[in-house]
Amino acid sequence: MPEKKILYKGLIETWRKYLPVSKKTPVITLFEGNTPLIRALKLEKIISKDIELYLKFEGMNPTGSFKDRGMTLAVSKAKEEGANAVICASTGNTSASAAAYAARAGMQCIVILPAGKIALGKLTQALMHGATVLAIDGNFDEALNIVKEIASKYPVTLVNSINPYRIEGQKTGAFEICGQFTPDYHAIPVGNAGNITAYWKGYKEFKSAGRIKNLPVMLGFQAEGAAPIVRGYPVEKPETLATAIRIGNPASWKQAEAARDESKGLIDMVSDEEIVNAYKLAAALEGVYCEPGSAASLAGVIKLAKQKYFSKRAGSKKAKVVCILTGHGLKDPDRAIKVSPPLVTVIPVLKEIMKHLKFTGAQK
Ligand code: AN7
Repeated sequence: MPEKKILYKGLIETWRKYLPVSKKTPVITLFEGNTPLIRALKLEKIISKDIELYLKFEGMNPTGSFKDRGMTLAVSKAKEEGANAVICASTGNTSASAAAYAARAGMQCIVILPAGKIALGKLTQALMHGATVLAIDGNFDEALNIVKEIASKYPVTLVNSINPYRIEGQKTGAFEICGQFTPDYHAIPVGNAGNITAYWKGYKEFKSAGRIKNLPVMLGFQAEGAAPIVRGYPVEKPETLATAIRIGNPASWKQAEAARDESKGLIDMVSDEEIVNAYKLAAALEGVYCEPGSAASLAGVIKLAKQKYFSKRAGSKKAKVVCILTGHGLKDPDRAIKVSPPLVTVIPVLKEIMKHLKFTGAQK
């Protein structure tokens, strides 16, 4: 007899008890969540002998980023409340996710983007899912102010992470990790600061429910040119090649500081060079292809390890460090091409081809 199949039913069904849903809530799902937590032994070797490193690959969500966790709930609740349209500002992933879930719910999706600063893959998603997409000659922070104003004046539901249902959905990432073990350190990129807020809420709720004993130390990382929380003031013209986190005035700034302070953690910044280095390492050494903004978490762990931040006391176990890799590398093909060696074209003759292959084995 084959084993009875237990089908994964998506986040809302899996974590219903911890989420603000009722029997009346129409569940709009693409079976998001349940993403892999991957031990990164090769990275450990080059980063630190004092840690066990795990990559939570959120790029494996249906639209290729963690935003789907929040969006399944935000769109389901919007539908329950009778909305016909949702709106968001976005550096790309929120719009891709909102557009997909709105399509599934049969709702209009309106997207306002900073012109020229959206990774190509993300833009194609919003367009293909049929969103109404407008670019502004301005940055994400300006786009967010505009959509907030539209949502306050017109019957359309805002689905940026200031929508509390987004945070509720995203906290389930913490639940999944705790299903395997409780991390000592939780490293995460910080843009608008919704995700660090959500994970911290998730960990705290699991502790209150008696499902874990300890809370991780929260380590948030911004890009150097877009690091308002680290610097202590809004950045008017944020700049980084990690366009996902090109944000100068995060909406959940205070909540991110609370997560940092309550967990005795830190929010630090990493340079674009450090981000690209981590982005390439994860792909080349571990087979995990995340987008540049996602690699800020890994870049941060590498930076802290160099400063001996994780050095263990004699006799104690290695610290378990989880890096959230928030989005898939395929989102931003332009960056991948830019950081890779140019493609060599040769004539289709074996001898010519063999000259170019770094082939080490002897001929058979
Ligand atoms: C891959 O899509 O803000 O700190 O508008 O796409 O919760 O904002 C995306 C953010 C990290 C930062 N990694 O998360 C948007 C948007 C990736 C992201 C972040 C984003 P938050």
